[in-house]
Amino acid sequence: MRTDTPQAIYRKDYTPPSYWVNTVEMGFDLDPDLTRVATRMTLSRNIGSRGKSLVLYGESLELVQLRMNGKEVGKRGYTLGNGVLEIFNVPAEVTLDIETALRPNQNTSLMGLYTSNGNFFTQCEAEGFRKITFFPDRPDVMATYKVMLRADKDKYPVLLSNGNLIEEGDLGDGRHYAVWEDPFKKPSYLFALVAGQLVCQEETYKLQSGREVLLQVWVEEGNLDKTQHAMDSLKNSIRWDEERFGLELDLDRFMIVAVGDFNMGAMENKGLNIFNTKFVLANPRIATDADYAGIESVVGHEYFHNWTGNRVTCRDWFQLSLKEGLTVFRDQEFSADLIGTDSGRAVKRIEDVRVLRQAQFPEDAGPMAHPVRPDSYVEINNFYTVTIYEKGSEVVRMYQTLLGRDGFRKGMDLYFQRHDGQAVTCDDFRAAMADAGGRDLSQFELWYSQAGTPRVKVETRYDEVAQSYMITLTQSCPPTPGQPNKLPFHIPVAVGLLDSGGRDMPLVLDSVEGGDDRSVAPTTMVLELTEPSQTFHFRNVREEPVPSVLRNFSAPVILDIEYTDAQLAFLMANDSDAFNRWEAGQRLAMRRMLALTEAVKNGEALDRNADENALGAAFRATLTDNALDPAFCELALTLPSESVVAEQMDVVHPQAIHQVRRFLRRALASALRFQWEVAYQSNRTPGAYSPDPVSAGKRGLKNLALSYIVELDDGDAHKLAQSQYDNANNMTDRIAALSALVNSNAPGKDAALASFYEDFKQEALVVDKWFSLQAMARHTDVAAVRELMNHPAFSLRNPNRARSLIFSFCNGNPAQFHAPDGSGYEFWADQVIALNTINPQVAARLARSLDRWRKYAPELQDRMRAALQRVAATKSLSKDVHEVISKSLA
Ligand code: 0A1
Ligand code: ZN
Repeated sequence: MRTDTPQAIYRKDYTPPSYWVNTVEMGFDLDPDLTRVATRMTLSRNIGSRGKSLVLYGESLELVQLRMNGKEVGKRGYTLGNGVLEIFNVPAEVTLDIETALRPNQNTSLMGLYTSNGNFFTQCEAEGFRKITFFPDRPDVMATYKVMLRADKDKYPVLLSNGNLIEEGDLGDGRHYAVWEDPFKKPSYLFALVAGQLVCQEETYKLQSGREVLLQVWVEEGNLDKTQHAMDSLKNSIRWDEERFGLELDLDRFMIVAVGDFNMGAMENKGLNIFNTKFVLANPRIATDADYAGIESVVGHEYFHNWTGNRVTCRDWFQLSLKEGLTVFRDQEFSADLIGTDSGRAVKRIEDVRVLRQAQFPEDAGPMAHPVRPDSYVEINNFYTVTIYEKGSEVVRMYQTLLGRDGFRKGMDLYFQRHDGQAVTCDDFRAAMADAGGRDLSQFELWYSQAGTPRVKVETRYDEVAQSYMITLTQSCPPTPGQPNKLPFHIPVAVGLLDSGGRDMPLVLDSVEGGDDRSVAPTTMVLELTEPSQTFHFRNVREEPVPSVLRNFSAPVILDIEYTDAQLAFLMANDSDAFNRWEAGQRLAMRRMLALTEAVKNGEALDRNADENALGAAFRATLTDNALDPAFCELALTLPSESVVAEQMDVVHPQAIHQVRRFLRRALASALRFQWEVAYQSNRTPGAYSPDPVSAGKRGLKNLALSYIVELDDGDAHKLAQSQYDNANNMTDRIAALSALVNSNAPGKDAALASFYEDFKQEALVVDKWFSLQAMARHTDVAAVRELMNHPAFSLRNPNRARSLIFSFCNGNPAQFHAPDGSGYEFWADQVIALNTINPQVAARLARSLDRWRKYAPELQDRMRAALQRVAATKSLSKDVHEVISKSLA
């Protein structure tokens, strides 16, 4: 908490530390009310730092003792204030002994050392280690750690930290100890400890080299029947990193621990990953297909950090995307490779791009827009964003598109060859890619320094006489906070040309020497757009083609291209690029949704019996094409979400969008009812549940069909949903049926909701689903959400629970949240203010829900501004919330 105005820190101000830390030895006397930590560290002065003081950071700590080379440092030897301990006259080589005291039970921020359900956990990224001891808590300071944990043996039988267990034993008095040593140098943000009543599933696993490692998944007793999928995902991750990148696990022991109170998804602490239970626990009874997929990718993500993040780490937090963008790219590729089929890869790609568009494009167009490598921040916790993660991953993917898979692998090899054991920058990564590929990637730097989503406009011209086809690409990028003008980016644009039969044409670029002589011309080419505008000439084009542009979404841009409805339907049916087939359908749907939304805004009635339009015909074709992969069909038959439609509008009318989306869904439901029924029946997955991609794809399409059918809200539809609810043998089918019931007027919906709670009230993750489903349901208004907050199972303190109800409502139920009377915004402000004192990080995330307020109709804007101002005027606002709110209002 603060009273002054928080200050921004700037990337340009980076200076190396005045002292390096070589070794750290820590002793913990774990007690939930008052834990004591004794830390001994050896430090060496950095060259050029003579005369400089030693700066250590510490927060919410009591300094019990401070000794330098064995001697107590007197009051005149240091200053302590505002979270900084500055020590003067420190010799070039020095041993510091620091004793601190802290209160884990009172730590509701979930940063540093805290308790969850009676057990101890830590979270040190980004700046949590300073809540444990005074330390140069910055990622470029890397040291080896030896840690002794002491605690009551009955209450805390399990004592874990990073690295290898080297000793354990009894202390008498019912206490015991364990000593852990991590052989690798690491930054303090990768430190971790866990202590408590936990049990594990363990396995020895043989690496490709033949070396055996111990793998453990630690959970609370009673959850051991939910660890198999995480363990399988871990083994798959280890194998994949060996095969795809030649990277081996460097430890003899690798542990995953699940905790129910966690701010984020998971954390890559060296050898001791700590996970939100949401990304560990699964069995068919409690977890959906999406949960299984989420666990696989998060387990992969954290494991892959061992090389991209831990072995090579970030010089400073401005470089966060160096590890996050790269590691997201790696986890995306991992999941895609595990599916294995071309169509499965495309489905994964579409899902990832959907996230980017739904969450990152709005961020890039709003008041919190920042470059992949930010220039400044007030609170680093606010920069764990979709821009750093998802756009960062797209930037890494573009290297692979430009250099090819093999070239990218060479770049990765060179990156590790140069930087293993170092703390480096995004420029170092780019240099490795450029040098390995023998390419000039200097212009590519703009992807790191410029915020905003570029737009690429496509114009084409066919010359029948010359048999030539021209594609002109013109790029622009809108202003973002602090960046009024942008330079042109280096954009890889993958294109193909379809002939009238829907087949790919061979591509011969005019500028390519000897293009005619190639035995096989490619059918997809990556055009490199580097100028504001460029024209590419294709030769030997026998007929006017339909262009397929930005195949596989080769760059994170918005493509402005004019297609007729007929061309979109043609692409949807024929494009060899599955991503663009999906994209064509989405364009068709978006066009119709925007037109209808205009109509609603103008007070026109929506005619249910309108002739079947191009969209209906395209949906019918997709739904009845038995050759298509069900998982792809599900994506192709899902209309753009309300928030994605909102992004396309200058002035957003949430209720109009909602009304249109529902109208279209009903129209498609009734026009294609028979086909939905067929899809429902033919995609059943009888027998034992398996989360594999083929079965999950079928369930996805079947449950999408159910949701369309239930839009019709008649007795047969209700019966279908009710029977699926009653007979489901897995959570995917059960929750889909419950959602269908709750969003309808089915007679059994209240009973189903109640029985669901009764059946699953012991399973926290399922209770989260129960809250979340209601929060996002059509009929749930602000008053109903406030009522749900009074439910005994609700708590603001548990981030998963807060997210399941409050975030789900504010972000996932736009038509209700944006109630014209502003009651949604008042609710939002109440919760941001309440969370601010409990957990600033979670509060700041919720604070983001209003950051696009300037896009709404003036009456709504006024109400949103008032709510924002109320939060801004709150006393003791955390840095986290203050930064988000002040940027929103700026
Ligand atoms: N490095 C983690 C993300 C993470 C960041 C901050 C946390 O605590 C506030 C926790 C996790 C990852 O990328 O998985
Ligand atoms: Zn990460």
